[in-house]
Amino acid sequence: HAVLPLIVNTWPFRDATATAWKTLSSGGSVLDAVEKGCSQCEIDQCDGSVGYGGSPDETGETTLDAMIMNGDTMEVGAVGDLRRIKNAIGVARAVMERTKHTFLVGESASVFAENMGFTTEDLTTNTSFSIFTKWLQENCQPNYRQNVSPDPSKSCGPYKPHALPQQRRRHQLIDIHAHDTIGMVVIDQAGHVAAGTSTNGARHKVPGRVGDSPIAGAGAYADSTAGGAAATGNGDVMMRFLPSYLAVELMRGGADPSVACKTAITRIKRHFPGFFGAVICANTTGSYGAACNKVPGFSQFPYMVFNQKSNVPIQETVDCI
Ligand code: SD4
Repeated sequence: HAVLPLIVNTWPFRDATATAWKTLSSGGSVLDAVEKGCSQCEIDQCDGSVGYGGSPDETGETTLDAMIMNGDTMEVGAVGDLRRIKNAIGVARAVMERTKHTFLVGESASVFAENMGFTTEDLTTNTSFSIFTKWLQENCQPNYRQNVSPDPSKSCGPYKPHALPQQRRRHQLIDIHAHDTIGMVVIDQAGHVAAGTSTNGARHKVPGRVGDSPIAGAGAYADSTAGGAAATGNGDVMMRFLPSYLAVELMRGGADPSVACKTAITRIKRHFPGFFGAVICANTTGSYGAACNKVPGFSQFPYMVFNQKSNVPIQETVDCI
């Protein structure tokens, strides 16, 4: 399937794929396509795990992580723990193009975004509020934070530092059924590569938690001399292995994209056999592939592909290893 231009993105986020394609075919750059494609998911609240109104943290707030990478210049823009701004990947691009920096976080990232003209608004919705209150009710039972029965009138927070037993530390924070970060790789006819991600991260995270998605080499990576990759899943674990960087480097060495993605997954699996995650990648000849780790409830990973041959967004599925 060596055909360019090519768009590959995680999960069956068809509208994001279509928007990226439209952007590219109306003269936009690969960066425009990644930005517009991922923002489509921020607007649509893809699966509740991209954009506003999803994955409330321990205090009930939704915060966003996003990044974008230019594979020609190796520039990156990223935001983590972004608050009150819906268009996280737009802010990431502003970081890349309007500052000398790579990664802005938290309240300061929101101030930067406001100064750049992005609208400030509450990211909480009825849905995210009810996810939060349900979790409070269920988890303020005797929990790992407290050895005593909690006062039911009190919430779980604020966070108290504590030594988590290793088993707890290894427990996945990402709910397999509420997890779908968009990660996208776009390669145009001339072989320019861009990649990006956008997510609201992990449900009930400790405030300040930033996942893999905005980290170059972890959430996504692009290098126009080799290809691009993006990851989704348990970012707390995955970011330790830079799976997107690894996949791109393996493709540079001549590995087939499916093999490169598999190797990136296998590397994590060796240490965390039960981790939940998937990687997509594509090389500059227009070949692409994906891989995922098989865990109970997750044996296949759906992703989207659009190229000149398909001419419509096609959903493909890979069997997890
Ligand atoms: C994170 N990787 O913040 C993201 C979440 C995700 O599918 O991809 N879920 O850890």
